[in-house]
Amino acid sequence: MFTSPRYLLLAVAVAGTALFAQVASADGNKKFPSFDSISGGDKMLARDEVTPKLEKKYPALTDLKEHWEDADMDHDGNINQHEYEAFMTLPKD
Ligand SMILES: [Ca+2]
Repeated sequence: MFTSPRYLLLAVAVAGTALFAQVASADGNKKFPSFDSISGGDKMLARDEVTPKLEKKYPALTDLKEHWEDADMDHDGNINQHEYEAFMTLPKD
């Protein structure tokens, strides 16, 4: 029987801890900038827009430049948000 207030408090505390851990790990895994922040609000990202300064800050962008043709799924030469996020969230080994 888990009807006492003490058990209820415990359940709330456990749920709160789990939620906090989730938020913390989502932040910790963010190794690449948002699409908008590097495209300057444009719908498309050109290779030249990924500057060495950005690459230094986010090494994942170097990977993107090295595999630009792979990331550019529709082969229009630019990366859109969908292509960007698909590439950046690929599991890397
Ligand atoms: Ca494209």
